[in-house]
Amino acid sequence: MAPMKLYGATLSWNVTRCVAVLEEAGAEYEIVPLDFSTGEHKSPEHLARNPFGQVPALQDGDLYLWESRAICKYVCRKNKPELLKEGDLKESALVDVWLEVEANQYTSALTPILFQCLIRPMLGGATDQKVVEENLEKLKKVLEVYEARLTKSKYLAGDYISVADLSHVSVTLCLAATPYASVFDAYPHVKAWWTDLMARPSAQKVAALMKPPS
Ligand code: GS8
Repeated sequence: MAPMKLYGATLSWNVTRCVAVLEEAGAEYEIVPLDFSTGEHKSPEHLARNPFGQVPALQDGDLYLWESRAICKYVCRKNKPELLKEGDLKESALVDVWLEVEANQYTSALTPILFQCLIRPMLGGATDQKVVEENLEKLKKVLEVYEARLTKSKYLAGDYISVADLSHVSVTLCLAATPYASVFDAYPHVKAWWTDLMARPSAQKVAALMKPPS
């Protein structure tokens, strides 16, 4: 069967969220970058893949999917179901909880910081420091919860790596590219968890893809 196609540029942390899971799952895939500057993501071809005209989109044969976390779960079900712990009611529920936490607590605090520190300057705008400070405070509160959790288990859902951990890789790599990379220093268990995650070949692959070519 033809490899799956992941549409979107690797500048997008929603695209590279999927790459972390595709790599960890050992899936066969290729990345098809889209050019935002020419509006390729709003073309009829791409709207047929993702009706919201966003990236990522995944094509597997005649199946088209969008929403990065739904794509990640599909890839796990297809190539490495252990990452979802679906055979176990309790463990799979905890994977779901921490995937929601990643989306609705961690990444929702982190995204405005990334937007202000990385995207706005790239578009020629200035960083709004007030937005950054407000969201840093939110992020620190989230990290307190992570620290407490990670004193009890090696990974977020339990003592097993899951899609919930992997879903943090791309946005956290972006955080590392801001002046706030040291925010983890106050949370030793979070720091150890991140160091462990970054040692995985899947995370290394994402890091290499996100580095702008020199
Ligand atoms: C968000 C996708 C998204 O915002 C997901 O896949 O998780 N909840 C979705 N994609 C942005 C790229 S930034 O990573 C995008 O495509 N923006 C262009 C647009 O909205 O026009």
